[in-house]
Amino acid sequence: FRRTALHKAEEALVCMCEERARMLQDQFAVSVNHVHALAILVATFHYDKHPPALDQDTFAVYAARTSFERPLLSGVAYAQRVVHADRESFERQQGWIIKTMKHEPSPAQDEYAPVIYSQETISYIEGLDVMSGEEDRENILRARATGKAVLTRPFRLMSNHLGVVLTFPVYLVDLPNDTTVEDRVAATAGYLGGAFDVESLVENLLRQLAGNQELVVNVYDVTNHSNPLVMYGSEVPLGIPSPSHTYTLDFGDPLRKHQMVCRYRNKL
Ligand code: WA2
Repeated sequence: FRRTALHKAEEALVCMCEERARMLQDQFAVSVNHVHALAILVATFHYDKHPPALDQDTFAVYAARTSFERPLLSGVAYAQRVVHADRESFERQQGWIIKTMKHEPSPAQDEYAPVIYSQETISYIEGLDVMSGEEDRENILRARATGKAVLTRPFRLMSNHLGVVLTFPVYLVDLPNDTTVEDRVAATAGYLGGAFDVESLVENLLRQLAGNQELVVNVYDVTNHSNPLVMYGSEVPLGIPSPSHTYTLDFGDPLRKHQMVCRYRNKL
């Protein structure tokens, strides 16, 4: 009898873990797809129209009205690529000075990525050079070199919640798939991205599911297998002697590997 009960509990664990992993992966994927569409929106209305047919108000209204399409993102923003030689005229035209993510006037850099459009939910990012943040900067460089959507490792977002940042590059012209990295960088107009507020939005998602009370769910960035990084959940040491189920997640960035680990709150 004991063996069968244990077996059933383990089967239920696999089932509940799979349900959560699929749901998280699906909501992640639809959010990424919609940010992709926003990157195309900026390319179409900001860069293909002269003068641009987009401004902060229009972007903010559109981002707010379509936020239901991005259930795991706390907000989206667009940062323009500004090389140092263009900084003065950019600042004069905008009427404000580029600031670092620590809210200080930006020191001279080769280039900057100040946010010119943002969803109101993350309006605190307006005017900040997102290249001044280590994780954001790495993401920007990798996005524009590859032309693909990229994710940061988990870190404390400006909201102070644990999460990851998603970045899509926006180019001045359409680029063929075999474009070299140098040509991609030269054609870069800016970066459309958003914050996956994993800490609060995944919590919300999981709370709605049956069995939430008895289950402990953790998500890890296991890109570096010998150093798993907590992306969601409390830091419980892996491999405690209670049945657990591990599910590999695909968030669409081939450089990053993620796993969900589920176990029962109380030992069986
Ligand atoms: N957005 C929101 N909160 C953040 C953050 C961010 N980056 N970085 C740290 N906390 C405009 O890749 C371009 C958004 C960065 C995009």
